[in-house]
Amino acid sequence: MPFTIETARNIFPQTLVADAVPATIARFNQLSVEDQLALIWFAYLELGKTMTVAAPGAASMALAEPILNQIRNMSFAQQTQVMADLANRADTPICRTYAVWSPNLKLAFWYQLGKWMEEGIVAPIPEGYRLSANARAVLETIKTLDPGQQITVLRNAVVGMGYDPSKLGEFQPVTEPFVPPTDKSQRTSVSIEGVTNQTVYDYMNNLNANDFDALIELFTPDGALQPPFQRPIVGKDAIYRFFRQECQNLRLMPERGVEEPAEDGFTQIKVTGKVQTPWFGAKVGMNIAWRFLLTPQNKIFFVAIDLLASPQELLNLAR
Ligand code: ECH
Ligand code: GLY
Ligand code: GLY
Ligand code: GLY
Repeated sequence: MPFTIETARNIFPQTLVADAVPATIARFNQLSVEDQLALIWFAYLELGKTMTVAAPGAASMALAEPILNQIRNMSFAQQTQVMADLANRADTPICRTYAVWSPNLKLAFWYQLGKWMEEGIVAPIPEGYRLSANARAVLETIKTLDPGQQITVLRNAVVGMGYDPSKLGEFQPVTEPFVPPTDKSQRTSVSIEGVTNQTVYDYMNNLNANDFDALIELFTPDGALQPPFQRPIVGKDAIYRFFRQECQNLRLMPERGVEEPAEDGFTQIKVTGKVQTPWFGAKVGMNIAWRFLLTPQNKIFFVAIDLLASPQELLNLAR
């Protein structure tokens, strides 16, 4: 039977992903909005002890600026209300604006609010705020996660805020400007123990170079890419948009892998290694697996990107 996207999702079923991330987000979503905001504040302070977040680029800040200035000029009570509305996914003008921002813009927005909270320009979490017992338990869980999982929980919490974009119908996402691909003379190449397949190398090297035009040509027209904890993104157009909107300046550092024939002349390849996000740079290496399914013509029919449960999983290449 030929592969479908659904059957492709099950290649290398022994891959252990960080289920703690969606489990923690689910518990977080059960908390009151006051607890949610205070918990993120405490988690963010905790994170700040060991790693610095890079300031967002000027271009991202410029896109968020009109709303940020609006908030800056509000009373503390109004500011607190805006933050609660965002956590509540309320239907307000600000929550609708936020809903269409790319993940990086949402993060840039909160980065600035966090700075202003520290500086006393935006309403702080009330002094002596006591988290509920459930919120304290969620915070304790977050503290036990590895750094890659901690930043993923924070990112997913931020991405989940604002009005629900699926209720907006058609919309044009607002995203930071596109950076041109790295000049050919400046590019780097990865080396992957146990892997010789050229498509896999081209995938890693083109993504590292922000060369999304070359990257997308590696996919079949009906191919799919599944980001961590998400449904597959299907079709070249949608994958290309995703690359341009959410995948700039990543650093992929694959280490090892395994290649083997699959049904119907397809090839399945699992690669493990580290990935850095521009927000944390070398401070956080996320433990990642790529599970590729290639057609007989060596095009990508499916690739899943998984956040792994533990560093030991980097050595698990079993099928
Ligand atoms: C404060 C209190 C009030 C509420 C809030 C606050 C602010 C919070 C802030 C949080 C900032 C968090 C940040 C998190 C960044 C996380 C980034 C991650 C990136 C992961 C990327 C991966 C990429 C994988 C991929 C690969 C591919 O091959 C294909 C593409 C792709 C405190 C004010 C809210 C400011 C900055 C986790 C894994 C490898 C799938 C993308
Ligand atoms: N500072 C990281 C970014 O804007 O993507
Ligand atoms: N994006 C994950 C959530 O907060 O629901
Ligand atoms: N999703 C890409 C990043 O946050 O760096």
